[in-house]
Amino acid sequence: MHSVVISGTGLYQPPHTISNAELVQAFNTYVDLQNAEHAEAIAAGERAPLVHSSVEFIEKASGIKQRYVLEKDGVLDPTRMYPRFKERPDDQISLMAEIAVDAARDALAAAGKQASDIDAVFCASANMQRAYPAMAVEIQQALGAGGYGFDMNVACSSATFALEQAYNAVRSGASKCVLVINPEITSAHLEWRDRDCHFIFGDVCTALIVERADLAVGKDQWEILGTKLATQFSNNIRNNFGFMNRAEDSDPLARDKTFRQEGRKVFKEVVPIAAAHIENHLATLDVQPAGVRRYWLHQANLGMNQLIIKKLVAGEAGSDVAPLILDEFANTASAGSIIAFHRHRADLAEGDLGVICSFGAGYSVGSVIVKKR
Ligand code: CO8
Repeated sequence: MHSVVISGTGLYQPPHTISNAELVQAFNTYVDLQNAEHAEAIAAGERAPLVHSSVEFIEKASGIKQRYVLEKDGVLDPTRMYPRFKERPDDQISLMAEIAVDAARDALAAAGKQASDIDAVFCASANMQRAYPAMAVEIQQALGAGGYGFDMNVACSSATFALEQAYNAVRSGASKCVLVINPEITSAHLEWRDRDCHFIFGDVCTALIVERADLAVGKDQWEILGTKLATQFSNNIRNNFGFMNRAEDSDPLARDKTFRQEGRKVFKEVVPIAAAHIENHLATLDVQPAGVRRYWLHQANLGMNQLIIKKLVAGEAGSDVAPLILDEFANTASAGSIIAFHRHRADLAEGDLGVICSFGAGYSVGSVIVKKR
């Protein structure tokens, strides 16, 4: 078995930000328009009026202050409330592949590698732009990478689940250098008209180079000591959009065809699962949670991360032990823990241990224990 390192990370950050104030203003205008349009039905008690959102609630309940998006005007148009993308012809690179190539080049430069060094591309994301061909194969071609590529989806845990596949491919000798890429265009599958969740997500793309330690040349290398994945079925985070919709004659714009969740239940059920998962994984390597220098956790909710860190080390999330990026990026599905790793690792010293951990729909939890070389 070969030793395996993460030797580079990359980040694509979309050009537009939406502050909570902008988001709430657009949402509340939408509410007023809807309530005016349905005033009679509301007065007759046949329809419940929609209720305003608030910046104070969003910041208190989630810790999110803004989000990046690929397209802003459609989202903030109270008569539309979702992004407006131009359909691209088949001979033009798809949007998802375009942002993936940007993040991948960043990661390759950090690792000191060429695209031709890559012999596998795993595109792991909460949603793919199309059914086929696989996004990974388009990304492989656009970069000029070799080998093969495939897509995978485990919602918010897609990146850590792909990291395990990359780790296994490299340590077994099947691959030398794997690109793990997480393009998340969450703005296109978030329901911006739902007060309970309209503030949650943002767009981004992250990339990781996973390769054989003996072939790595980058300055910043992180040995993968182990990975651990777990899933447990739950309907509490669900999106029914899919290829069966047409055959079922269901409404493509119905509420269940975008993200929906029982946020409270998710919060209560996932926190203990994630904390126990990390503790059990560390125990397999005889490491106590307090022996970990840094936790790069999934970035869904400030309160969730605080509870997980409290359970593990009686510390505080948002501090040195578990940095937060969700105030700036919001929840970026599978990319969240990778953005935290990308942004907050330069200060660690040789021999320091860290844990990258995701949790989300499925339910799914994935942890990756790394050591600074
Ligand atoms: N403005 C003002 N008030 C509000 C708003 C709002 N926008 N929304 C709700 N309220 C009100 C409610 O009506 C309620 O009022 P009352 O007490 O009078 O009934 C009160 O605020 C409290 O409501 P909640 O109980 O719903 O609020 P919470 O404190 O639970 O906070 C959260 C809601 C922030 C959603 C919280 O439950 C949470 O973060 N839960 C965990 C969510 C999570 O981590 N989910 C993971 C999903 S991510 C994932 O796995 C990827 C999926 C695939 C990606 C999809 C991309 C689009």
